[in-house]
Amino acid sequence: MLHQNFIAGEWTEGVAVNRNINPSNLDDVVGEYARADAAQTEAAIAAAHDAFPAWARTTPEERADILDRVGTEILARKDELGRLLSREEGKTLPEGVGEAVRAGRIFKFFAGEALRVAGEKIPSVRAGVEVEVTREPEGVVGIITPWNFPIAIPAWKIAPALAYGNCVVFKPADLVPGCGWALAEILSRSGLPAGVFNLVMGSGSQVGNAIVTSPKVRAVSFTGSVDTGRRVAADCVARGAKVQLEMGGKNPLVVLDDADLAIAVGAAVNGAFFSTGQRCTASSRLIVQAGIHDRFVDAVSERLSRLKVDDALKPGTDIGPVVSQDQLDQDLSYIDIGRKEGARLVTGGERLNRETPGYYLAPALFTETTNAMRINREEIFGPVATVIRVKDYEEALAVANDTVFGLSSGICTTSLKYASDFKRRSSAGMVMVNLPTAGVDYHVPFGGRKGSSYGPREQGAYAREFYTAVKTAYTLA
Ligand code: UN1
Repeated sequence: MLHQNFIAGEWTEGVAVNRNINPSNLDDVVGEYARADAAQTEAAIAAAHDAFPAWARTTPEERADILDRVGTEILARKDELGRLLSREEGKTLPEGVGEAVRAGRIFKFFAGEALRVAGEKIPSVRAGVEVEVTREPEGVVGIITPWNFPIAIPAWKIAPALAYGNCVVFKPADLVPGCGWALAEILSRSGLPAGVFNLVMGSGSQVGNAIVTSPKVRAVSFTGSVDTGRRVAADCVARGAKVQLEMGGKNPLVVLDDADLAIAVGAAVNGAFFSTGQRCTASSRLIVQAGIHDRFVDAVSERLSRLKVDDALKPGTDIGPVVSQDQLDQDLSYIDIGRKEGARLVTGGERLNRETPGYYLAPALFTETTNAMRINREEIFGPVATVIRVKDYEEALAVANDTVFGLSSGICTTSLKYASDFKRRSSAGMVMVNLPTAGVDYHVPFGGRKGSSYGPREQGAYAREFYTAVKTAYTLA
């Protein structure tokens, strides 16, 4: 069966076929998915544009009911969707199921939010005049998502877009179209009028470019690489469209001498290596105070040597494969760069063979690194972490903040003083204490500073900043 695009309420053939390959077993084809071109994308945008006036007039309750139904179905099918996710992306089955649950809960959360779009009534400075501040949907929203969270990120963009009355043109990552398609199929049966939600699978150069440059698309929400994000922003700003970007990270996890060692090791291993390290929130720089350094490195290496790297769907697997050959090449090239820069590879970094042909890589830990090294400046996006030794808290904080990124950061300490100070002075959008830098709640704002993010926050009630336009109305009564 060819999985088609969903345009103007119709399942539609593409211009090419994309074979979705399982990174745990390259002989396993997850499915065949249609690839659209720019003209088909424009048809989807036109359909969304035509559907918008009527959709914008629906009641919050109608929209809430639809989102609630979608959330209920995702939760009921969490095992099947989680399996599909792990099969196409390579994160372990518990991680895949966990992500499907998160997607379901996000739809439920925004079902409630649809009912909570309040305005304000403010006395004017002029006698007899009343001022009202209200929110309206933006119009057609373009949604472009990455391969590393194939269902949660689409959910946290599509659900608020629809909740606030926008129409959607959604492009999932070309590498993992399966979950995006499954979500679209659920949405296609949810009661949405034709054209309100459109799925357009395909390449960035065809589909992505058509979305970003169309004058009919009022707002674009993008999660992905820094380079692509910058281009998306430039195109959107040039034509005056709203844009929201979530891009890279080089997230620091500080471990102070007074940390609980077990908590610190748990946070580091989870934050740096779970989901194969393929999270923009990954704890990729471990900044460790001298007094605990050796004990911490020994404990992390020991834990890493016990982790099972294998087929994502196998029970007992801790770390699945890297997502693709390109990503594996990038990881291996950074491991080489780290060695040449003089860092010490204490464990991992080599390709592994398993029963099935897949992109297996042993989780790599570098020590004796400096924050100036490329492995500490550039996002690797794989199961590779570094340790930077520091003498005290002030040096740890300075190193943590010395990065062009600013998505998340963390500190492991038993000191309230240092924890509070770090929360205040960290230059990241999200700060964690005694927790991994990755793994966030779905009902609170998500986003970073500096080179990591651009535009209003995603998720939680804050999502309305991006998905609505504010109107100020004056009445002489
Ligand atoms: C998380 O850490 O729970 O691409 C979410 C990413 C982020 C999402 C991280 N946008 O890794």
